[in-house]
Amino acid sequence: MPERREQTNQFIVDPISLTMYSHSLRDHDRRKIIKVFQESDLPIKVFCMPSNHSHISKVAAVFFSLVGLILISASGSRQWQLINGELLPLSDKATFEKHTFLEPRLVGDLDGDGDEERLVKSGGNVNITDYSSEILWQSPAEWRITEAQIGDLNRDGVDEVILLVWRPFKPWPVDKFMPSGGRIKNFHDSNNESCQIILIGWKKNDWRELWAGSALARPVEQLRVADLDGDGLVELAALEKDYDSKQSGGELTVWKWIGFSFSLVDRTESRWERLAIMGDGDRYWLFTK
Ligand SMILES: [Ca+2]
Ligand SMILES: [Ca+2]
Ligand SMILES: [Ca+2]
Repeated sequence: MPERREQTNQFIVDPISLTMYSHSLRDHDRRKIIKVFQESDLPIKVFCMPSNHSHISKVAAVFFSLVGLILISASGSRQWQLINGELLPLSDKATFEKHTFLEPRLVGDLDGDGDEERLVKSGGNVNITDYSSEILWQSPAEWRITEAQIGDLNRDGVDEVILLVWRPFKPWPVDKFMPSGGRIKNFHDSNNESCQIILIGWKKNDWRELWAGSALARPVEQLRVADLDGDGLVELAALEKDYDSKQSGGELTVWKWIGFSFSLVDRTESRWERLAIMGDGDRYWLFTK
């Protein structure tokens, strides 16, 4: 289904941010990343850290194909392990049965002062509070936050707040004057709301947006954060669907932070209504139903 492929999600920054990021790379890496950008036939594409890949074709293969396609029935439940960048059905049923579901974390030391902060969700708003419930940060009124949790998603050793935010669609600033409406013009629902992931954290003595993704090509739900492959760094899992879809759930996707954005680790074509993390504090699996 070509149309479906073209709507494949991208966690990507706008070209200006990409250019800024690329200046921090070595020359040959920068050439590769810019080449991927220029060769894309779609408005934006997924990029990767090219230093681990010796050929541009390998880079493209990771991001422009559906790796480890696993066709399974959408009925019933399934457990997944992430091995070498592939989502594979968990084979060890006995191990799985000993583990429990983990809820998204709402408490953590976000500013490094040794005291825990917490997330308090009320309707579509989220507050960061201290242990005595004093509000430290409030989400903007125009945001409609559907999910919030704490984790070190950007892999810098410090926990941050991970928000799934719906807000009025905005094109990239550099696209404002394009007659076609811009390169992400369709990334919103019929209410003109778009879905994005935003990271909030403590930086330079204040609460700030550490990172705000542009509108997703396809909205996600049921964000889950865990180290799924045991490398000590967390990945992001989510169910991905279409804007204005009447169905809950979607296809299982796993992403990882690559320094300036997220890149796709793997995606399954099967559709699921529920996503959860299972684990024992040492190893973690995904559960879909
Ligand atoms: Ca703290
Ligand atoms: Ca972090
Ligand atoms: Ca990991």
